[in-house]
Amino acid sequence: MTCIQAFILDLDGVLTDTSIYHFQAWKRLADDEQIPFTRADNEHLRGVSRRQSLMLLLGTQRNDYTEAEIQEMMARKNSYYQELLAELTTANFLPGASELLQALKQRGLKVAIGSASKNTHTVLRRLQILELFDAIGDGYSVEHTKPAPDLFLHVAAELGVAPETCAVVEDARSGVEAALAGNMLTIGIGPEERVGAAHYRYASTAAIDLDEILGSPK
Ligand code: B16
Ligand code: MG
Repeated sequence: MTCIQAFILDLDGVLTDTSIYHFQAWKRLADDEQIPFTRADNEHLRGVSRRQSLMLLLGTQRNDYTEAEIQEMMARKNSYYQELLAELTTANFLPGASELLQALKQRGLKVAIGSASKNTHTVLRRLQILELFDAIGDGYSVEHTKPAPDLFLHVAAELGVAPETCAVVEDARSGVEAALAGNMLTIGIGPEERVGAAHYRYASTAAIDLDEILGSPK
């Protein structure tokens, strides 16, 4: 088995649960536009880029909008989201997230972020962990977002390690597909039907068992 040198962590859904804020912001936009949008619909937007999320929200109505209107709606949703991010504090770590970061550092592994979000730096700053990472890949890093492997491959290159020596922790189907396509050890967080394709799967970040994945530390 290849020796793992680095962990690339997804942000929303792995370290912090900003998906509630994404939902509230999309819901506000959907209400403005009188488009039905439920919490269940929001599940399909997990790990999906802002533009692709809007396309899913608009559904068959997407062709009724001009590019300028699409850009305006993306900007409006993001301003609603950023209003909510102003409330984010260190209390918004998902259970086990701080402990995971600490344990990875203690094992001497490189630790990086691989998030589809263009708000990654803001979120990391509000969680007071911006300085902790060896590399940060976000919604600006590559053209092709998850499920393409490009973001994780970009982060591996930034870290200076081979893709097959990286482990990725992801809560989204698109993210699991991206990590597998990048030939990385893939750890899914969530239910079987969402992240079952991953090499390892845990119900939550707190349940991740590094001894199972890496063996006991020496
Ligand atoms: P933004 P992740 C993803 O982050 C979210 O899961 C997804 O819901 C969101 O649409 C996407 O970031 C883009 O976010 O609008 O802030 O650029 O899970 O890849 O950390
Ligand atoms: Mg995620």
